Amino acid sequence: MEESILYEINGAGAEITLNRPDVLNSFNRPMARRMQEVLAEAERDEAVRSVLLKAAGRAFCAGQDLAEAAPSDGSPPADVGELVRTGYNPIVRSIRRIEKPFVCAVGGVAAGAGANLALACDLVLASTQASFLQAFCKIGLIPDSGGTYFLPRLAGLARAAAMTMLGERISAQQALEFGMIYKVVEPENLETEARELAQRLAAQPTRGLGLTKRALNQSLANSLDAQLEVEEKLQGKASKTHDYQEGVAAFLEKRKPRFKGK
Ligand code: T3D
Repeated sequence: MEESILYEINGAGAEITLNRPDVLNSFNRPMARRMQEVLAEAERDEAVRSVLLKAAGRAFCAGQDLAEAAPSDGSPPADVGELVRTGYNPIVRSIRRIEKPFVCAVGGVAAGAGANLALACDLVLASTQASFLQAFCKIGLIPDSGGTYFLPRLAGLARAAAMTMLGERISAQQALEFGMIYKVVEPENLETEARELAQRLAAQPTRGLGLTKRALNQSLANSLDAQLEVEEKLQGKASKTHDYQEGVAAFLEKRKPRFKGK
């Protein structure tokens, strides 16, 4: 049987592919477990310095596999709170916690938890054919997988309310204009551009980028004073890395830096 999640190493980057295209890459339990495993592997492997999240087929991800959540064979419906706690929450926490840059390539519809997994990534590229859909309200659920956290912060409360209560599809261009994603590209360029970006990030000072991610995470809940303290502390750590020494030496010697991610 084809793996629902593919995990490949490409130079200093890891590539994760959602791979259930027949059901628009919607997540069932084994897929969520496998996703957690590959994220743990990407975190553990010091040679991995960026992660690219992409998907097979015409969609990015349609969220929860609704056939699993509400089986038609008469068996009792899944406990949705439990699906979220054991399936999606650990994935979203990992994406935000792992101190390596995550690039996400969205080539088609990203719905429900699928939309919010994309929004959890650091840099989201979407093709002109992509769309974002907070589908939860159409089936009587609330947005999960960080939707109620990311959307008001990225797009503002008014747009977050409209997206989550009306459940209208947002085009890639609208998502860009709302501040939800980094860039829109032509469909034929999506994978190449996303991979180039992930490879470029993998060649950067990984510890510095990781600490930047930690600071950005903390900024979402901090006052200016608290955040200045975070920056002071993390800058102390960044300045003790090999890559900081190398970056300054390369600048002074007028040569390209050779960062090791240490
Ligand atoms: O229990 C819980 O629900 C836990 C909560 C988890 C968080 C969530 O993610 S809740 C939100 C769940 N997702 C959705 O509600 C989205 C459902 N899908 C759709 O609304 C539409 O499929 C799309 C708008 C995403 C795409 O529409 P379209 O017209 O491009 O494709 P389609 O024809 O609807 O779907 C193609 C196939 O994928 C189809 O199968 P078939 O008929 O070819 O055999 C369809 O049933 C299947 N599919 C699409 N989404 C799901 C799915 N199968 C299972 N689960 C899905 N989420």
